[in-house]
Amino acid sequence: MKKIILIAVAFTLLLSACGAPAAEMVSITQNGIEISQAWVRAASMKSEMGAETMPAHGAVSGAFMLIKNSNAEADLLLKASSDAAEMVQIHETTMQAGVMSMAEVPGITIPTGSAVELKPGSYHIMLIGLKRELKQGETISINLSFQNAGDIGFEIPAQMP
Ligand SMILES: [Cu+2]
Repeated sequence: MKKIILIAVAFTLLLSACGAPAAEMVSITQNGIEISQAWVRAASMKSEMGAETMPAHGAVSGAFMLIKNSNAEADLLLKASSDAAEMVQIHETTMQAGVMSMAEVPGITIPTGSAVELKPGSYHIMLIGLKRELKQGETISINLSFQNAGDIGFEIPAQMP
């Protein structure tokens, strides 16, 4: 039986309802996997230059978090999904010969007794083709699928980087 512990979700929603920045981050633990410090980059539906034309893939954003594994075995983050975007991929940003690029990866290993941080310039969850603007303080639903721990769904607040 899957056990879900949600901390600070109600507090975060309360804050965003008042228009204040969602300073409190969600922490969720399920089947030995803990997800904390989760946030998604606030994003406009316009391109960064304010132009009315959008790139072919639409507006994009990235989601970041700390994933901790307290199980006796390593786990693997296999898939991410969200109804806030047309497509969601697991990406890694790398620097090669001074050029920053990012690419989809088949998964992220979370070693036993350890944590992996998804952060700008490293691993991240890529949201491609946003269905709406992500304003600071708003939240979106995201679901992560792990090989051992199964599906973990939670709300993630939009923040300016
Ligand atoms: Cu990316």
